[in-house]
Formats: sequence, structure tokens, C-alpha cells
Amino acid sequence: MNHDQFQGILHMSYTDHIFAGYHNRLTELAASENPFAKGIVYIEGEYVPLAQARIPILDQGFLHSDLTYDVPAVWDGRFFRLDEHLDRFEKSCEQLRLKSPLGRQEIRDRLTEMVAKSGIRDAYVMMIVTRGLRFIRQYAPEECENFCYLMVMPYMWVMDEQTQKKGGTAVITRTVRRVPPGAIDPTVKNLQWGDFTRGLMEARDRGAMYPILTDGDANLTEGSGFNVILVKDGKLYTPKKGVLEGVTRKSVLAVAEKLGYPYVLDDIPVELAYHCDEILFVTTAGGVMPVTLLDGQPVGNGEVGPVSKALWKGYWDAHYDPTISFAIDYE
Ligand code: PDG
Repeated sequence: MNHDQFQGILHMSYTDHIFAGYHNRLTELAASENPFAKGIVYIEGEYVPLAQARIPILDQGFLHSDLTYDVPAVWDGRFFRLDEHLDRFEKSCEQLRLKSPLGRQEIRDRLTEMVAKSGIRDAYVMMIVTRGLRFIRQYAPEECENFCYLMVMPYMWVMDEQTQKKGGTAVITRTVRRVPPGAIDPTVKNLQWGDFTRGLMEARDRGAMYPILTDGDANLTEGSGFNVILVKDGKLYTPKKGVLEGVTRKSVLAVAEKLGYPYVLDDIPVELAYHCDEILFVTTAGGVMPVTLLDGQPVGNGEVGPVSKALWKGYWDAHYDPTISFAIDYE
């Protein structure tokens, strides 16, 4: 290694080895003339460019949020943990007595085909099943023809690259709690975002970017589209109940196990967030997101910590593991 290479490594952020390739792929995508390069939607049996896709206004998914959805991602041309997202999606449909007009294999095949058609190498992928045009007040679930919408668009970052490098800012909300599981089951992925929307507004009012909601009983739940992991003395803590059972969290806990960090899945008292060393938010739409300021106070020493960095790297490296990802054929 020569002096310049050595200096280069010193100046590299812990995120750079992943972001460099990503930026190259984005530049290529931006130059594409493919009408689906900015996103493709499957709706009413047809493929439509994202910007032109429209849903029928009488869809109960829109009128009463009577729907479920799931979001897997594609990274560097590889679908990541698609089957786990399909498993969760099927369970959610069952819970809500929704039946997708497309079967599991067809969803899998179409999504893969759509990613290939779009040429998007790093994609945010969404499948949604809605109740359809009939309102559940007048019709039994089996009398409703449900709709399935599929979407593929460029990868979405809940936390942008610059913020990931230095860590995000968060609050534990005081004006809103997470909806209780007895009202809306958080393990069923839903778009009833009223509590998160209030949380996001409170966070903004208090000069932070992200809200963490509690269960109203002094335990943590989750935030607006992500699970929460605390790190204290080399051990990970994450809430067991009242949250979506995130696929990213599962991936991150698997990485932690491999690296020798034990974890606790249990009720996590709010108090621990104020005394821990590191805080991480985790989601498919952004991966592993370090938080370095909580309620205006530094988390640990206020810098992205060593466990966060190791989990960040392990998480992104896992996207090339053929046992949990597969390559898309773009030809
Ligand atoms: N908790 C909630 C409430 C979520 O919505 C998500 C994912 C997660 C946890 C993490 O789950 P997973 O690791 O399986 O992705 N939410 C993202 C973010 C949406 C957004 O726009 O903020 C999603 O639905 O895509």
C-alpha cells in the first residue's frame, strides 16, 4: 500500500465502500431512456410508468386504509430476502381476510420481471392488497374482489447518506404514543400512519428528524417506518411487542450474532434509551441508520459508535449472500 492509498483509507467513511458503487449505478440509471427507469407499476393487469399510475378513488384501500402491504428491496441487482417479505405479506393478508388476486408465485415472478424491465439496480419494491371497491360495512370479506398493486421504484432512503455518516437526530415523543396492538396489530404491515404522522410533526417541532414512539407504559416501540435497536455495553436491546417484526431487524440481529454481540428481545424501558451507548434505526428503506442525538442530548459520545459501524457493514455485505438473495437477469 502506498502513502496515497493509505491516506485514502483514512479518509474513507465507514459507509463509502457501499455508496461508491451505488452512485455509479444511479448515474447509469439517470442516463437511461427506458420509460420505466423512474419506476414501474402493475395495476389492473398492466405495466404503467410510475408517474402515470392511478388507483380508482373508490378503492377501500384509499377510503378506509383497508389494505396491507410489504416492502422488499433490490440491492446491486439482487433481490434481498424476498421470500421473507412474501411470508409476512401472506400472514398479513390472512389476518385481514384479504385474498390477493395474484398468487405468491405470480407476485414473485412479476416483481422480478418488473425490476428487470425497469433496469433499476437498487430498488424499493412494494406489493399492496386492498379490499377493492366494496365496503366491508355492506359486504362479507369473501364477497369483496380484492386488488393487488405492485410497484418498483428507485431505492428510498429513510435516512440520507450524509446523515448516516454522522448520525440522525431523534426524539421520544411526548404528544403521541404508538397505537396499541389491541387496536391495530402492528405485526400486520399497515398504512394507518396517524400516530407516526403526529410523531413526525412533533419531532420536527422539536428540531429533530425522527420520532420514537412508546407503548404508553414507559416502554419503547418503534418509529415512523423503522424498528429501534439500542446498544449498551456491547449488547443489543430491541422491543418484542407492539412493533412490526422487521425483516431488517432480523438481518441485523443475525449479523450481531455472527459478530458475537448478544441481543435481548423483550420489553425495553424508555429509560434505557437515555443511558445506552448507541441507537440504531433499521428498515428495508435505508438499512441501518445510526442516531447520535436523542431529545437534544448526545447518544453515548455523540458519534456513530463501533457496534453501529460493524452492523452497518455486516448488513450491507449480507446482500451478496446467495442463501438470502438472488441475482436478477436484466437481459
Ligand atoms: N416498523 C414499521 C412501522 C415499518 O413501517 C417498517 C418498514 C419497519 C418497522 C421495518 O421493517 P422491515 O425491516 O421489514 O422493512 N417501513 C418502511 C419505511 C416506509 C417509510 O416510508 O418510511 C416501508 O414500509 O417501506
